[in-house]
Amino acid sequence: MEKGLVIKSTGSWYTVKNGHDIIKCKIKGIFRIKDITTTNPVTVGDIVNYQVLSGNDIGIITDIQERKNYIIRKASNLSKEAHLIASNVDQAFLMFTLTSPETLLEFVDRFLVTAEAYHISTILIINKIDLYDDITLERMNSVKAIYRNAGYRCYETSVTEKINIDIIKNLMKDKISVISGNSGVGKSALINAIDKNLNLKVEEISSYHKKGKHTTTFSEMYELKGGGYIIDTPGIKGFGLIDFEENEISLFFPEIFKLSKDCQYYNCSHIHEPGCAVKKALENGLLSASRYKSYVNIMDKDAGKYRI
Ligand SMILES: Nc1nc2c(ncn2[C@@H]2O[C@H](COP(=O)(O)OP(=O)(O)OP(=O)(O)O)[C@@H](O)[C@H]2O)c(=O)[nH]1
Ligand SMILES: [Mg+2]
Ligand SMILES: [Zn+2]
Repeated sequence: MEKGLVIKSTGSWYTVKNGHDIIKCKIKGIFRIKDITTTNPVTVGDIVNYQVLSGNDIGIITDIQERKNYIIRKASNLSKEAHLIASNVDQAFLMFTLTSPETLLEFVDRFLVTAEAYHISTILIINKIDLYDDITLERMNSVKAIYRNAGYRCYETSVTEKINIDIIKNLMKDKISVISGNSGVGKSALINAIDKNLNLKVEEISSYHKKGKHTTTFSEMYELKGGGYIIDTPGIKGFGLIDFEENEISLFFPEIFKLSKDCQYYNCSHIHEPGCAVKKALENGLLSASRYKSYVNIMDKDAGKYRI
């Protein structure tokens, strides 16, 4: 039995690194997380046991070691199957853009809820600021303020103009990070800018739809010249949450959770109760309206209207 780290996953093939050896593996058997069905049982970052059959150079993954953490999403709230984005990371970067393409803030909030639930600290990157006009720059500053007030690190960058790339490079140093976000926001371009030896495929976004083209199709972990590892992932459209309990959701909005200590009822849902400190903060402009809206939409499971 050999042990190694999954550094690439295509869905049917897994590349496992064991010291200097790189082995192509398949999986055998069924792997499940509690009662969640996943489209990909093994993900980049997993430590696995595998066997190489004699006379063969292909390995069979037989076992996954318990994950320190993982990021998981559903394609939408309606889908049954979940997808593991990565596991065993020190931190996550969520990259988004206010134009070309426009990332919806509810997408950002859904990612953050999941990352909080699994105790993965997340750094937000607002990219492509070189394209922003004055109005968009103003919006960028208010978005940055929303997330900084909620307790997150948030940086604006331009990969093409090399703005703030060194800040991100330093944050990645000596850590295992994953980067996620919509297609076309510049995830792979950022990694190329951080380590010039890596030559990841980057492609123009469609000029017609202003959407990314899903250039990165597989998740893969790269070693950074400056120290550390980064997992580049394919762009995602929606970030459906796996089934959290309703009363858990406010725990995953750090600023709402803080405010909730002053609510009249200990089990306040912050939606319709009297004496709610969260709603009071919202009315006084102390809580961001977009964060609260995301909270309400996530709580409103019955609507089933989530399509982001
Ligand atoms: N103007 C501008 N363009 C950028 C910036 N960063 C990346 N791009 C461009 O955006 C396009 C998409 O970049 P990618 O790195 O392929 O995007 P991605 O997030 O990896 O996309 P997927 O792999 O599809 O998920 C490319 O044409 C990049 O050159 C930026 O800061 N400013
Ligand atoms: Mg990419
Ligand atoms: Zn309340």
